Amino acid sequence: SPPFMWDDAFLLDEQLTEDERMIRDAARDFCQDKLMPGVLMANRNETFDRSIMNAFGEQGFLGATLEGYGCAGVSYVAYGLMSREVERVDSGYRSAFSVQSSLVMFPIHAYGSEAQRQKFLPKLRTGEWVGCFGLTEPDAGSDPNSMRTRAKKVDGGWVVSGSKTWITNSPIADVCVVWAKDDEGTLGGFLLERGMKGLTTPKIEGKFSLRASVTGMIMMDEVFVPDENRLPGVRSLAGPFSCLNRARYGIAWGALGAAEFCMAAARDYTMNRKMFGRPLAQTQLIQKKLADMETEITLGLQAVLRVGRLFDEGKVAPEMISLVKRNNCGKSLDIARMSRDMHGGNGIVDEYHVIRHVMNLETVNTYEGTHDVHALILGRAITGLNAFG
Ligand code: TGC
Ligand code: FAD
Repeated sequence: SPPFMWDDAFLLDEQLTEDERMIRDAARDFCQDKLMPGVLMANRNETFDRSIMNAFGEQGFLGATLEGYGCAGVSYVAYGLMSREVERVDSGYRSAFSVQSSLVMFPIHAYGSEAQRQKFLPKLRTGEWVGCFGLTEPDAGSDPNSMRTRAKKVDGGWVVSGSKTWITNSPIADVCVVWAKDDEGTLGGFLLERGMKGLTTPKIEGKFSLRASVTGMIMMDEVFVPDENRLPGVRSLAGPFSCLNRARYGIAWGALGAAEFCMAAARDYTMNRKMFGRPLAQTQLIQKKLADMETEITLGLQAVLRVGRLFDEGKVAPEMISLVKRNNCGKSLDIARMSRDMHGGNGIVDEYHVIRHVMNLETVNTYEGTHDVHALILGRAITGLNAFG
């Protein structure tokens, strides 16, 4: 009978195209060779190495699904495979990759003027410029519609005031995509550039999660933003939510990359460590845990591959993305915690990398819509009843 491969139980590899396999393999080599060696100290010291953005650019990772402006124009499945490889190393590095691609370059490409595309996309694609996405506010997290940031129309532009918080890469960003409402309550997207008067981006210190990623605020004290920096194609929350669809989809792949790392580490550790005169992996409880991990990773990968194919065919509904974002993040967090437990005391040491994934996945389960918010999005679609309002 055909062999069973624990590291590719349902033969995902066979379901990919030749191009997708090549992109996956190149991404894996890059991530393991260039990102993995530095991540332990970056996490320990809470530093983000800015040159990683240039390295992503050189690899063609940034804005990879977009057409034109030097972007690669790859499939959403290929984008998912890249996310999985980056997050196998660290969720914070995947954050940097997905914010730049899905939350900064995508809205400029989809909703920007030709002049905005020409100005921003080539530099964002190479990593010469870093972008960030400002939706969340101190009093508007799960409910971004309650945002307070305001854009007031003046001669030749807009005066933007307010504050955004929990913004990935804001302290190092050259351009901030900021979502604000005008006096009539209509939502707009604004491209704020570093150096604009009244704009500051303080760093948030003391995170115990995503330590290898830099997170901050965007403080806007009457920042004048010229008309040419307003995204002409956005009039409602559907604009930022379309960006989130893409980032959430990438996260659903990425979280499984972290889970795969944790499962492989648990398998390796328990095969080699003996207690009570036998390898830990030869005990029923450990094998049950490995079987649970194997099952959830395998099912999660099949689900996100299916959603990716639907994305590429233009048939994806946002609720499909909520389903895989919620499931894959929650399951990956469970798997990482289980792996930590199976490592015993060593599991809390960063040299085994598992505790870092546990801590990171706490954020991944929360940002881009919390686990429970995605349950309510699904609940609304299942029942037709809105639990938010
Ligand atoms: P609701 O009435 O549902 O919708 C308002 C408008 O938006 C449209 N819409 C969508 N469009 C495209 N895709 C989606 N997924 C969409 N969801 C809604 C909708 O059709 C409507 O359009 P229009 O034109 O008729 O106005 O809005 P609501 O206020 O009731 O929203 C409820 C809820 C909970 C679904 C929503 O607010 C939500 O998703 N909350 C979670 C917030 C969130 O995800 N924040 C993420 C911030 S960014 C981030 O975390 C980046 S971390 C990145 C990293 O480091 O990797
Ligand atoms: P809250 O909305 O206050 O939620 C708190 C709790 O209440 C959660 O458990 C939630 O599930 C629950 N809850 C909320 N509403 C309901 C309800 N109706 N019913 C039941 N339970 C409910 N945002 C950006 O805009 N850009 C970024 O780049 C970005 N990067 C981030 C990076 C990090 C490291 C982190 C931690 C966050 C980032 N975020 C970013 C913000 C993130 O999207 C928000 O943290 C997230 O949307 C949740 O909002 P909140 O933290 O205000 O929690």
